[in-house]
Amino acid sequence: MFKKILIANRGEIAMRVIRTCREMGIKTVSVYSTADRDSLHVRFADEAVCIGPPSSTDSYLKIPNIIAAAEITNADAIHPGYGFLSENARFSKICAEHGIKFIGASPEMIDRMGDKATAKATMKKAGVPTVPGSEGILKDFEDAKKTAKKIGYPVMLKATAGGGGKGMRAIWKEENLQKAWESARQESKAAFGNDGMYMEKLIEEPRHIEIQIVGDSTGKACHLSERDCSVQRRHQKLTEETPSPFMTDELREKMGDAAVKAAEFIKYEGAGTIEFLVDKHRNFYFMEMNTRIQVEHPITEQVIDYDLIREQIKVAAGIPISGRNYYPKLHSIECRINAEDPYNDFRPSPGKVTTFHAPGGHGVRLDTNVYAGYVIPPYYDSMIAKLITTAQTREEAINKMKRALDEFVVEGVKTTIPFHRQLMDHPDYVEGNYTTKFMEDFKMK
Ligand code: MV4
Repeated sequence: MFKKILIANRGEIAMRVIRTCREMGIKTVSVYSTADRDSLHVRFADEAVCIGPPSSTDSYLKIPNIIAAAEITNADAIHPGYGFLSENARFSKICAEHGIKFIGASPEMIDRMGDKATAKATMKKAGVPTVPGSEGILKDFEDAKKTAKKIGYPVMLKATAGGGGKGMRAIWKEENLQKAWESARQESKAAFGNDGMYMEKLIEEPRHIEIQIVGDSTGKACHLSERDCSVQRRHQKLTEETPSPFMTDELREKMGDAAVKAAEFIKYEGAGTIEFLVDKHRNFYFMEMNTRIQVEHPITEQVIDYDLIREQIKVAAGIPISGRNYYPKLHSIECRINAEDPYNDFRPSPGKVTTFHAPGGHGVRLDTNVYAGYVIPPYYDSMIAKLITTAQTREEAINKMKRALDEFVVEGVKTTIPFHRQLMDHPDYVEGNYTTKFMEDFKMK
């Protein structure tokens, strides 16, 4: 087992990893930028190393500085959290070259699942349902036109180096294809240095339902059931829940089996998530695979009473998983609390937190790095806390979320607490009757 883990991240996820390491008797090293000098993850770690100025490029993304911090503190493993370098193949490779265990996927796996057309072709070979569409990357515009005619409009054009909606275009009529083709490729080239595009049948009003999986070094994998992440704004998840209100026992079995089949086919090691699009007839299709721990992992932990970070560390240390699948025994909802103003287009609202009163009580979990007096820096993403409520039923979990949101007092900055409070009263949400289109019609009162 590792003696010392360096957490190459910040904020609530760095706190999350430190907590589990401490419970496992593993020493921790935090890294921080000069903007994060007063952050909790610096204070809670056994050691802390300043790795650069505020900008992520010169700190949390600066591989030589992070490796140097691991070397001088003699860390034997690095946990990358999510975002930053968590799905950076070069970082995974450099860790391996320095004899430091990267608690995440291998460089080959990151590259394979990071290239969306390759990931899809791999899943198809594994027998996982995929959206009908092009066989890999489109050769040129003529190929795109021919493929669209074959699939039948509407179609979805996607960037193979993309993900999270970047370089993606929905096309409803052939006359709009050329413009979409050119703008999507330009956007992808600019964002990823790769303009490879593939095409799929457009799935209308899909739900985004993902399956948590864990694979070990013996090639065994298991699933930990689903998370419904359909409530998103501009591809940013706002709230997630498990079980999905749209799920049936039969659909869960089929999606869980498909996810385990995929994980075992690619010999996946570690915690991963397979994202599916689910249409109104409950057909499900592979969308993307994430080779990192996700922001929303706590709802899964809550309903199956499981520590996913602990599992990641054990698998990275070569300890085999039990191999059984896990099914929700409770209902859990996560609300992502961002320092943003929901009354002004959710624009960021950094600054000093003057009052911070955390909700609590039975079934309430708050994963946060914020405290009264903390200055939320403008350099990083705006999420400041994840409020998670868990209860026997969905109705009780919603009720508990309302009560917890009413208790949650943050002053000095604007937050999305009022948005989540209104969401919990929204008839379609309360009915569980929502798809990825839900936020298009949502208006703050
Ligand atoms: C789709 C789709 C409809 N049909 N693919 C969005 C980002 C990336 N995860 C893939 N996404 C989509 N792919 C086909 N063939 C609709 C979306 C989509 C979406 C998916 C999940 C969650 C939110 C979304 C918001 C807009 C579009």
